[in-house]
Amino acid sequence: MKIDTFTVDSPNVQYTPEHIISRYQYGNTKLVQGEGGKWVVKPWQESFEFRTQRKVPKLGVMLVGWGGNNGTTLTAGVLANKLGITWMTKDGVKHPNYWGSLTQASTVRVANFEGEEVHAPFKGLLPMVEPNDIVLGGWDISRVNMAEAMERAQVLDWNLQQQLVPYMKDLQPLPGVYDPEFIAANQAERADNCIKGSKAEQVEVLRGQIRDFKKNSGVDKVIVLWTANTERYSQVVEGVNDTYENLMSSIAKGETEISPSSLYAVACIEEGVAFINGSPQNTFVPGLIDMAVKKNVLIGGDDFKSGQTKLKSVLVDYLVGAGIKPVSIVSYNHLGNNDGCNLSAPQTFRSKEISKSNVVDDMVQSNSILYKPGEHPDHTVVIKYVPYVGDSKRAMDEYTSEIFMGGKNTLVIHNTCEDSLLAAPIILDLVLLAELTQRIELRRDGQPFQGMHPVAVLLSYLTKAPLVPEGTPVVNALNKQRAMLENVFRACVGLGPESNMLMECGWT
Ligand code: NAI
Ligand code: DG6
Repeated sequence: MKIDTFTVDSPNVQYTPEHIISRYQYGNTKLVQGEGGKWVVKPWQESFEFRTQRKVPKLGVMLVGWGGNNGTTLTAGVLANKLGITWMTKDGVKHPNYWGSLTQASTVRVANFEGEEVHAPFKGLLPMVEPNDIVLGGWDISRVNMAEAMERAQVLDWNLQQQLVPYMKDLQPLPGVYDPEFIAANQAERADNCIKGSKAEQVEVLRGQIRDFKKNSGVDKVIVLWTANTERYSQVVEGVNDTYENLMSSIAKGETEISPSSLYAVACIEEGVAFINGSPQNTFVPGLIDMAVKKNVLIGGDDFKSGQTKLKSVLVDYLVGAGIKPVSIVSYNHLGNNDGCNLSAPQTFRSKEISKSNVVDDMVQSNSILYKPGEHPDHTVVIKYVPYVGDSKRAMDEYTSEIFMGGKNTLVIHNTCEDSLLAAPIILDLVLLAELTQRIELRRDGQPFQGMHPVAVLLSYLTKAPLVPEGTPVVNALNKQRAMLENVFRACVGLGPESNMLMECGWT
């Protein structure tokens, strides 16, 4: 059974015209060493108050790399949904949807009604921006308009593309910051729409572009998301990009190790605009994190978690959680889109290799029965560029595990899927969830309300290498990440975490 919206009737929850206010008892455990060094687990509780602004802003989203496969696919998808465009394929008429988006196409259990589980849309938990209302814009170092860029991407059915051309041909990406040092040399011929000047001047241009976009589109709030080419890692150098102050003085001096993605992020933070990184590079060097924290502007990342890694972070969690020991994980990818072309250079591949390789660490570390300290499965990641397959990425994974009494268990998975059709709904979720978390405040007993930490850990479900605040563990296991998000939003409306104990049903 499904309901669309609901309110919570509880003495701990108050709906005012401006806010939803919820008093919430958070409970967890701490570990102490008792007499004779024995471990003792102590449950504890703390009172919080959550306050969520109910008014949803008109949201503008600026994509860096707007003219790429993800950028054009998202733009076309939002327009098709908004305009109700249907299209003909050899399999029949297709209707637009937002499948693949956690917020738009998944549900949460809210209650049991007359013995039946009742679910509501995830987006029904708290007031969220409607994707069809988002105003999209952004930058691309390639000059082509969005209709031509959509055709270049070769992702969407032709009949749909034809219908969208009138709506996309006049959408023109803004010139962007290009530095050939940071992406593959094979991208150079695309770079015909670039901002000139020193690094400091480029940041000023970016800031002006954000302000103009906000003014001209009439939106209340802007969020910027990087879906441009994967860059190589920047070197983190003491005195150059290790603190906010050093980063700013390095930009002023034109230091070469400051990447374009870091320049966009700096411009955003200066403008008080959230910045999300959908690629694997270390845009968020320590100086940038320092800046975001000092200026209290949301940052989130890194690297969209779309297909292979999502499955990996479920499968390895299942295996390790079931007491089975994965010992070798080999992941091959081949793809033929521009992302694949850019990743064919060793330095950019290395960024992707890092983010794809660290995604099972927390699961492995959680089980000291299976793994000795420091022990880790062999984990190899291969990516090859095969132009013919275009955006239709092939991901092949072999998982070998040790099982009962010396046995071995090998799982082989072959996944074929248009990469951008997986990534576009994730981009949507990232901006919708980032926007919502900016409207949530919380406080401990007797303290003033404050916003969430600017390093947006709640976006972890959507990223391969979650950026977390100092002192917060990195969680990769997908179901834990989803539970965190869902339970925090439930807390905002005064609902406890989903326990799955079903004690109200017949078994007790
Ligand atoms: P793409 O190559 O089609 O698009 C990237 C666009 O960025 C291009 O149009 C390029 O001209 C533009 N660009 C490059 N540097 C720029 C800059 N400094 N400023 C402005 N524009 C710039 O790539 P695609 O497939 O759209 O992927 C985008 C990014 O998302 C890649 O880094 C990829 O690794 C990452 N990603 C993609 C996933 C997917 O499933 N599609 C999943 C995880 C990450
Ligand atoms: C090659 O793997 C291209 C990459 O950009 C990936 O398609 C992307 O990172 C998605 O990776 P995953 O592991 O989330 O499917």
